[in-house]
Amino acid sequence: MYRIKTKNLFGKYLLTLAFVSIMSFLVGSISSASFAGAVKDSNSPFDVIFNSIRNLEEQNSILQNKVNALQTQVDKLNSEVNSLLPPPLLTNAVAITKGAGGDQSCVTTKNCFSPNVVNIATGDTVTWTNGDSVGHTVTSGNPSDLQSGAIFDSGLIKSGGMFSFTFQNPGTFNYFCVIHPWMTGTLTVK
Ligand SMILES: [Cu+2]
Repeated sequence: MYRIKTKNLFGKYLLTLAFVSIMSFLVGSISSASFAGAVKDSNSPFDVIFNSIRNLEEQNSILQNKVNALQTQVDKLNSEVNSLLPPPLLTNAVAITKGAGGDQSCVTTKNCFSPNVVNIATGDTVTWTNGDSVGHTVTSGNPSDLQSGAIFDSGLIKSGGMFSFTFQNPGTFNYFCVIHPWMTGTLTVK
């Protein structure tokens, strides 16, 4: 009984040893195979990530090229628009048009004072220059207005002369020439 028991224990030991050895060998083989596969296989997690990054870089490059192309078109259109626009008006400079006192044709063309409507900001100064061969006035109000000249009045501006006035208050101001009352203009001060 005793010997048999010992023999059985020894047999169990051998079997366990064999089992552990085989399992170790199998696990080792599987691990090696998996590692080798990971390096060679193009669908490994690393390659998937690298490929995604590469694709994103390519897409980014394509989009950047499109953005650059659009920017070039926008620049070209801006340049075309700028070339079509008239030069900026000096809104604080008004010309008394040549011939404005001769006949009343400047009433129809609305340029006895040119421009005859001017928008400025509070505190701006407007300068009128007499480009006509005869004298004119720049007088606030309307010809029929009892308040004419109450805000500003140039008096006689000789040919080639100038008159300036600084607008300290907002409002809409009509003005005219007392010698040629058909000559009218408007100033809007904001
Ligand atoms: Cu006049």
